[in-house]
Amino acid sequence: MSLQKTLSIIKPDAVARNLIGSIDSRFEQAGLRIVAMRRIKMTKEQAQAFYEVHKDKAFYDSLCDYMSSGPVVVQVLSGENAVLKNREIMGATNPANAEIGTIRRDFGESIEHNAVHGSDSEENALQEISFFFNQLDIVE
Ligand code: IDP
Ligand code: MG
Repeated sequence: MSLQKTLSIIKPDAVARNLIGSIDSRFEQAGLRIVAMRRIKMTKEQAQAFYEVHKDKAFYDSLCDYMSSGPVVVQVLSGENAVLKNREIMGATNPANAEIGTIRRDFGESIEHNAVHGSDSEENALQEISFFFNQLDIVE
């Protein structure tokens, strides 16, 4: 077990449906602590930079249009094994395949509009956190 931080994004579909509190309560109930958070609207260029790892995928352009289509909440979650724990709470990428009780199963609309983003490794978490936050923004 190790204390980790991970990047979470509440995506435009979930913010539009007023689900910020419902989603954040899932994190808190699971023992994750929100140690930084900000509501922003990304430009398409910012979304493209954030999702650069997917630039060769067929869904990249649509994903970047969607992620810059409305406000999102970017946040840093802290806790024991936060990276994997967050991925478990989120559920599978496609809400239709996500386990019952996960955020994506309960709140996701489609494989693209799937309510939340979460870093998939500790290394990527550090990189993704620094994309949106500096050290002074993170208060443990
Ligand atoms: P993840 O968010 O579960 O880590 P990734 O494969 O990293 O999934 O994909 C990033 C995001 O791209 C997904 O959360 C989803 O919004 C979108 N996405 C992934 N696969 C597809 C697809 O096949 N069609 C449309 N959008 C997709
Ligand atoms: Mg991913």
